[in-house]
Amino acid sequence: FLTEPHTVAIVGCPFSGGQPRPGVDKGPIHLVNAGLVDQLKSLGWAVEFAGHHLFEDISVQGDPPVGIVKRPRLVSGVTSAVSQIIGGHAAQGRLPLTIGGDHSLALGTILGTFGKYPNACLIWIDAHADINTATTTDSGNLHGMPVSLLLGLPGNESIEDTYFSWLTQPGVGITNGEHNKPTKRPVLTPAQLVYIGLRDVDAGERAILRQNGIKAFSMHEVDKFGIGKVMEMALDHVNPNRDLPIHLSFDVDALDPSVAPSTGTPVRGGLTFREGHYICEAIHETGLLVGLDIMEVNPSLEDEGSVQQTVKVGCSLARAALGETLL
Ligand code: 6HN
Ligand code: MN
Ligand code: MN
Ligand code: MN
Repeated sequence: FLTEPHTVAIVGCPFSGGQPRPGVDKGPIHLVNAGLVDQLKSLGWAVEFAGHHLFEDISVQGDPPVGIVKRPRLVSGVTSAVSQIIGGHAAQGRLPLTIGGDHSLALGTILGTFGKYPNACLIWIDAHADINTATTTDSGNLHGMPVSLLLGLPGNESIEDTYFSWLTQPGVGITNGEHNKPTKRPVLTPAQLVYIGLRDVDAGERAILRQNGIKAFSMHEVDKFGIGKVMEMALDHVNPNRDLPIHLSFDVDALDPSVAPSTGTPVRGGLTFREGHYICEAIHETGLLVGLDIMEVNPSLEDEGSVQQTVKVGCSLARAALGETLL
């Protein structure tokens, strides 16, 4: 799907507004300073990186919570800008690599790629399902909610029409008896989505996954079947003929905290270093990757050694997804 020569556009998003812990906005700066641009060049990619997006023009005068949902205006403003940036790269046949920043950014990255590739699939690697709605969320943090908004699930009425009405795809309307009027549809359907790595799913999120028949491979399935089989089953579910574009959204907290300690919501019992990299390598092998997110690296958390370790892992996941091999 990409134009020749294969070009990756690194989109640095120093943004932390989807969650409360400062520092995750420094993640992209650390990843680039660790040499990400040159590393991807040495894999044979043309690399475009024009500095981080500071979103300075998005000024929100007071951003009181809606119910308990925090900073809806800021998150909406930044992620809609991100969707335009990602959409532009996708339209030009480049591979957008978004480095975060918190996972609410996926609101923008996924609309960006799915705007160009509406039949793509989304592979979400995370300890969490990030599928709370404004109704089910206990934290009010939007980084725990992007998937529900992308799916257009019920429960987001309090924020959807006011702040996230841009989060739609053009579509053909349901006949209302008179005529087919053009309308909007959600960015994603449940069948286009699969999760790997889950182990901290809220009760309301479990109900949503069940009710919508969303496929998820938790750490239990990774233990039971091994990551090789899990990747095969995940791709069989969302991409049975291996012909659809793939967006990979990788939250580094999917990895075990011993592998990626510097992240805002670590959960023990995660993916090993190799399991995380295997996922990226298997996606690269499909030749179908059109969008990649590396999210939730927070260089303000834990000691200097842990920060360096986490930043290095973020870079090596990106390299694995872009074709770095072991032999
Ligand atoms: N992430 N389920 C929790 C919440 O606040 O809704 C945690 C979300 C974590 C989000 O790691 O991207
Ligand atoms: Mn090609
Ligand atoms: Mn997470
Ligand atoms: Mn996440």
